Amino acid sequence: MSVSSNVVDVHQEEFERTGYTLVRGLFSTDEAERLRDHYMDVRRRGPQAHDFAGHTSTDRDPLKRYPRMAQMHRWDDVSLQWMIDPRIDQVMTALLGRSPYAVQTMLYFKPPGSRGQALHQDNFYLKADPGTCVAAWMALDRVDEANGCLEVVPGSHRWPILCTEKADTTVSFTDVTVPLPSTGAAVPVEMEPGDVLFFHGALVHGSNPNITTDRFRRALIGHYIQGEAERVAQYYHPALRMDGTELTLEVAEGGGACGEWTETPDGPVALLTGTERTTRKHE
Ligand SMILES: O=C(O)CCC(=O)C(=O)O
Repeated sequence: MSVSSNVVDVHQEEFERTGYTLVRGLFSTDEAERLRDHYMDVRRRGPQAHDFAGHTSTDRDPLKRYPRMAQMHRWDDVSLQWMIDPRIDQVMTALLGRSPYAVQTMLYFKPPGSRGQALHQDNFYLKADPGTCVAAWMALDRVDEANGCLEVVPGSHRWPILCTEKADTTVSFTDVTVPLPSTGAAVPVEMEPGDVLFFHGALVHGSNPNITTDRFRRALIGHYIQGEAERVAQYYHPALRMDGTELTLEVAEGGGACGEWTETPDGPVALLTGTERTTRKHE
């Protein structure tokens, strides 16, 4: 499906006002199902580069059996084609005023019983500048509060990038979060397979655990940066134009893979390339 221009205007107004917009049915149910099957096959093949915290097929922690995958477009053509799909480009271009650069793919399996991801802002990690990053978060399953759908804080895209604090790792697989001015500020976004949520790099978002016993919550996510960006964190190089060609940008200092921060005696650190660490003091 392509989106008609008056519908795009509605999404653009909503994105500017709230920091996110949901495009229902941007991909068909069949496409979502094929992608779901594809990634389950890939996961069964064993560990992949950029798996979050490693892959162990026999671990009791469901997230060790089904860890998040990242940067699949660098070795998987299905992921690359999805990342630069003209439908995503059309919506992004309408939201941002010009075609973005694509810098990341991620696949969350989130099996039954697994932890969620604490509230955070993506540009804390990507460091896109000038401008920000924008996510395209596509549901591959029906996602609702029970299986830990995405939760967003409307209007928080107008906030600065906030100081972080330690997250509760009994409910989050990442250990860093941001404080909210009031409880209940985060609202759940229920979606059907093929729906895509577009959201701004400063929007506070995250998810609760999947408390079902039998439903995965799989999501395919692309991260993009505004076409006027001149730099982005090292982890996101090379950036791609939406025709798939590479471009060279400057390296922004700090940042790293989304959620990969940990506490040390010197303060929180970002894991950059797996071996290199940069200390980031709270401001
Ligand atoms: O899917 C989730 O639970 C979190 C995803 C997320 O934080 C992101 O796409 O940036």
